Amino acid sequence: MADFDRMCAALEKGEADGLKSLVQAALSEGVSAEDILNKGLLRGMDKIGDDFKNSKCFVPDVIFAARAMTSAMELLQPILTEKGVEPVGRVVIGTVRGDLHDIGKNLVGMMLRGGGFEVIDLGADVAPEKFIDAAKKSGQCLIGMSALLTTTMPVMEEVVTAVKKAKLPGVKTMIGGAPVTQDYAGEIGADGYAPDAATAVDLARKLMGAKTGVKAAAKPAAKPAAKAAKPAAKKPRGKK
Ligand code: B12
Repeated sequence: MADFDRMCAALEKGEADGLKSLVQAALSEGVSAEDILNKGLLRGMDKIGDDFKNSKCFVPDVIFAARAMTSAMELLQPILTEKGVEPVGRVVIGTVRGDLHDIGKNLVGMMLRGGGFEVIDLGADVAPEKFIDAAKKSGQCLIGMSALLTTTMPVMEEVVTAVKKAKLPGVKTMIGGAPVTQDYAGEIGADGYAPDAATAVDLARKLMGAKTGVKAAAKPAAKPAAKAAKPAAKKPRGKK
C-alpha cells in the first residue's frame, strides 16, 4: 500500500532517490498520480514550508526538498500531462521577476498541458516585457503568472497594466501563488485567480471560452472549481 507518510518524510529530508522509489512503487501498485501529488508530495511541501516559517529548518533544507519534489514530479509528469483530445488554447506562463519559486508554476503548466492547452513556459524571474513579447508572438492567449513572495506580487500588476496598455486582442491574465488571493486579482485588474493547479485548468477554459471535453483524468480531485469564483478569505499558505 502507498505510504504517503514516508513520501512526506523523504521529501522533508530531501531524499530525492528515496522519494522517487516510493513514488514509483506507489504508481506500480496502481495509486493515482493525483493521490501521490496531493497526499504525499504537496503535504510534504506544506510541512517543509511550515518548518521553514518556524525556523525549524533553513534554506538549504528547502532547496533539497524542492529538488526532491522536482525529481518526483518528473515521474508524475507524463501521467498528469496525458494529452486531451484537441488543443483548447494557448497559455504563456511564468514566475514573475525577482521570484525563483517555480514548483507551483510547473505544476500548473503540467496540468494545463494535461487539460489540452499549449503551454509556453517562460521559466522563473520573468520580466514584464518578456510576458508581453511572448503574448504578442502567441496571438490570442492567456498569460499565467505565479508569485510566491509578497514582495514580487506587484510585478503581476505591472504585467496586467502593460497588457491593457498594449491593447493586445484576445489576451487575458490569470494569477496564482501562495500569497495571492481573488481579492488581489480584483485589485490589480487581472482576469482571474485560481488557488491550485486543478482550478487553474477550469479557470483557463472559462477565460479562453474553451470547450470542455478533454480528458478529465488529468485533473486531481482537489478543491472545487467554484472556489475560484468566490472572493477568497484566504490565509495564504506559509505567508508570514
Ligand atoms: C520551495 C520554497 C523555496 C525554494 C524554491 C525552489 C523552487 N524551485 O521553486 C527556495 C529554497 C529556492 C526558496 C527561496 C526563497 N524563499 Co521560499 N519557499 C518555498 C516553500 C517552502 C514551498 C513553495 C512551493 O513550492 N510550494 C508547493 C507548490 C506546489 O505550491 P504553490 O507554489 O503555492 O503553487 C500552487 C498554488 O499556489 C497555485 N499556483 C502557483 N502558481 C500559480 C500560477 C497561476 C497562474 C495559477 C492560476 C495558480 C498558481 O497552484 C499551485 C499548485 O496547486 C514556500 C512555503 C510555502 N508553503 O509556500 C517558501 C516561501 C514561499 N519562501 C519564502 C521566502 C522568504 C524565500 C526566500 C526569500 C528565502 C531567503 N531568505 O532567501 C527565498 C527567495 C528566493 C527568490 N528570489 O525567489 C517565504 C515567502 C514569504 C512571503 N510572504 O513573501 C515562504 C512562504 C516561506 C515562509 N513561510 O517564510 N523557497
